[in-house]
Amino acid sequence: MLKQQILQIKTSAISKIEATENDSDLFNVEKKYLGKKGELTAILKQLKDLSGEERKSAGILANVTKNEIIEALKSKKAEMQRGRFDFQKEKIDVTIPGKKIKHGHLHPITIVQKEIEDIFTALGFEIADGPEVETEFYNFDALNMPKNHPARDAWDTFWLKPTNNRQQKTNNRSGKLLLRTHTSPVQVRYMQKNKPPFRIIAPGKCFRNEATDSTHEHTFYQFEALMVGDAINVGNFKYIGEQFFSRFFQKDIRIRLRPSFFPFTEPSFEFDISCTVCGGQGCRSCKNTGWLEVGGAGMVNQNVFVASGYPRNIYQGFAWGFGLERLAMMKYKIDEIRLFHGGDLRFIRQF
Ligand code: FA5
Repeated sequence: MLKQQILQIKTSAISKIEATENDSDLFNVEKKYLGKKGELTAILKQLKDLSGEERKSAGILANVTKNEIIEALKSKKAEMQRGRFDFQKEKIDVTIPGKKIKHGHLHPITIVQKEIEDIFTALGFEIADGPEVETEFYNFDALNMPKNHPARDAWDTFWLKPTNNRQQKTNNRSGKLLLRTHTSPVQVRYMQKNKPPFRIIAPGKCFRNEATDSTHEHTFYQFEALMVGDAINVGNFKYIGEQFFSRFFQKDIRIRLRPSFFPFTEPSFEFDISCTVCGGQGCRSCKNTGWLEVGGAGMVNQNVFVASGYPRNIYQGFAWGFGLERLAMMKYKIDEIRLFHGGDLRFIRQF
């Protein structure tokens, strides 16, 4: 009877071991038959209650069965181990293309800013910087636009309210705080700290409280250029302008100056370049004029030198302020300025 049971345990244990496919199933089979409360363990415990001859033969059978089950477990484990390192099954195709990692890249405005900086540093210019939150003094007064000067209206301004004591003190000392409407305040800040001769550019963000359209943004970039010395003249200015634009567009660019008005320059100019599309013949991009308008410029007004702490009529210099987006638009043939800061990745990913 007991022998019958042992034989049944053997058959069922061996077939279960063969059918297992993973470590945890194998562990469960081992536990079921050989564990503390396992089926074969229970039989081995019963042997002591049997009489002499029966105990002997059942004992031999039970122990042989136990060893057979242990052997079957061992060889199954070995088989599974081998399977794990089966190089055929584990074959890796190293020629399959990897997952593409998406790299970030520079924003088109940053690309253009860097290009401009490279060209000007090669021409011996330094790069200067100034704050985006400015005072009325630097944005207007020092640039020859005292309070109530009508020219201030040309720069639709975001005025700021002081929110702490420090800002209130600045406010009392240097006029109201504002978001700078152009990069020209950097001229004064730089001149207060440096003596001529020097040449700088100052790229940076500007803000204007105006309605947006395809060529106007409330937040945009300008880059200021300022070259000051004993005898800087309009000829130097034209030369540097031509050099810059020809290098920037990688073609010969001619320059045209038209009379204009800025309180901080005298004389003042509108600065045009020959059309980058038609080369000056006339096309849709230049509205058939052959010229593209890029910004304002002029010879630094002596009042600006005086406001910066220089003596009157000793130095001469030229200055300009060009829109960076406008240059990027010409370079990449973009007809909508709001794309730059609109956050549309389909646009940004093209650069
Ligand atoms: C000025 O801001 C003067 N500070 C430039 C200057 C500097 C003149 C030094 C003389 C000497 P204006 O407002 O014209 O000038 O702006 C200059 C350029 O900034 C424009 O030609 C245009 O390219 C760009 N710009 C102005 N307003 C906007 C705007 N809302 N959106 C995008 N670009 C603008």
